[in-house]
Amino acid sequence: RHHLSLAALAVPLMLAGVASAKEQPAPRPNIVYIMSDDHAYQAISAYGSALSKLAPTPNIDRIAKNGAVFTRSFVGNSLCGPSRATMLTGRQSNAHGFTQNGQHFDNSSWVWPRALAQAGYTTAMFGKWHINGTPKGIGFDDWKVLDDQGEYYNPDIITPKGRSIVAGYTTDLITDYSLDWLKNGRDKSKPFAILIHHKAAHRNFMPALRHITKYQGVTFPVPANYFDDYKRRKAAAAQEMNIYRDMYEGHDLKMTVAKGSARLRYNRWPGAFDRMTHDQQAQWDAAMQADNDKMNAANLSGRDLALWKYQRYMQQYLGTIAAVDEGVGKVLDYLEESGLAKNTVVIYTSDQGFYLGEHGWFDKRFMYEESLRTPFLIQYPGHIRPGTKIAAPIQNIDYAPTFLDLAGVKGPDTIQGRSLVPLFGGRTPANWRKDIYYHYYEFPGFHSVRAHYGMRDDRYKLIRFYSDDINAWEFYDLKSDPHEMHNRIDDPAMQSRIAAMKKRLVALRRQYGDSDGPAVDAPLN
Ligand code: SGN
Ligand code: CA
Repeated sequence: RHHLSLAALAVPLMLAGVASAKEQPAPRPNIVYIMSDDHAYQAISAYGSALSKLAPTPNIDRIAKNGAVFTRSFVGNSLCGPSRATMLTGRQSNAHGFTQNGQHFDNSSWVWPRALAQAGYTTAMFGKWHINGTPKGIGFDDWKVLDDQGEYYNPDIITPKGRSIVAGYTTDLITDYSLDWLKNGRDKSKPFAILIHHKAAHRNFMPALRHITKYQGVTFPVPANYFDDYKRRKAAAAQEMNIYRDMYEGHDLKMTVAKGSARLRYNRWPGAFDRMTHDQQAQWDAAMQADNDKMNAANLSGRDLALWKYQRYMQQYLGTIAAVDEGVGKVLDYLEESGLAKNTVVIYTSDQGFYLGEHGWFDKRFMYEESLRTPFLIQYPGHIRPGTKIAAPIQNIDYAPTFLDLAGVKGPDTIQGRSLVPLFGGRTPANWRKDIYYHYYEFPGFHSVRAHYGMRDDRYKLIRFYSDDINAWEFYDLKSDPHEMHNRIDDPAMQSRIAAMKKRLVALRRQYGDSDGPAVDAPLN
């Protein structure tokens, strides 16, 4: 009797938010969502590549050690704007409508940060926004963003109060803004969600002054398919993202015109360097001089030059990651020192993957593994066992429902992803998805990657390219051909599997409501 009356009392008390001490629900976790730009999983040592062993990311790896690394994490459209819009809405490109960079994201759309704010979280966003203008209207309590892509040095920073040029190195500024908000800016009576979104390692790959020489002289392993012949892969042959052919020698590779000179070779957007102060420029030039003099003296050409360019690309790209990794370390240190860590979920990801010389490429866009994948590491003490590896296929549509689930907030039915929380224990629920859908749109556009859609399951990948000039199917067995060099679309042994996958692709397009591009059964022409 006594029990019964207490239980009856507890319901209205809990509804009023005054649960008894015994029934006090665990406080809602804080969320730290760190995302870099174009950071390939191959460049994170927690993923174990040979390359990353030469340029380890000890602080990003701390998240994997404290929690989990997702080994099959994908995007639905490997491009900045569409991917970010997906992460905010939990919807594929076709559904949220932001299919290509440069489009307009309607800030009044449903997005998870506003839903959390409405549920009592304090929220903030620092860094690269890049889905048009600013986060005005999203509902962040505080924000400071870069202008569009942003710059590596002395960037324009836009805040609710306006725009100004801020002295410093962008990755460090974003880290400082974030730490400052965590320490002094936020409303400490509320749980918080912070988006820390770096510009690095995006083109044009400019490391902090303290990191320019960090990897000079290091020889990174060259991917086996660096000199890909693109045989039987027409779209792969037609791209413009080849390191040795399409990178700008000044802008990207920071090559100089002659021995003894600091003047850059072809530099399409001089603004990136012109923003530096005289002092920064002098330090930059001094740090690059010896290496560039050596390059000019060697008078390289052909294959040797192509290989040299790969090394220079990696030295610069990985150099930018060094500051990101330090920044992650500072954020983790603060969470630990302040005691916040134990009730804070920390996520590290990138807006998409990136080519680090595979197929001879930089950039992303293609549905091939290196850009289809994106890193995803997460720690949540008490909920994810340290050192967990999770192989269930996840996609960027899952981030929004995961944040909602963590905060105990219900989202709209229009969300297409699933909460990752049921995966945290390390076991995959039987009804978890078995395959993922992909659709890339931006053609014509930078790097000339033809539009395509497709699906990937545990072992196979089916892609349909479509454009005025290239209409073709491709099919890969990732088990026997992990580098996707052998398009087996015409292989007689594969025809029944291909037919079954096309059927499944029709179903996936229906599931996500995607009628963009030709239908699966539309003939090639
Ligand atoms: C810029 C880059 C491209 C890159 C796009 C999209 N050129 O235009 O190489 O593909 O951004 O990148 S740059 O020389 O101006 O940097 S994304 O990450 O924003 O989608
Ligand atoms: Ca990007």
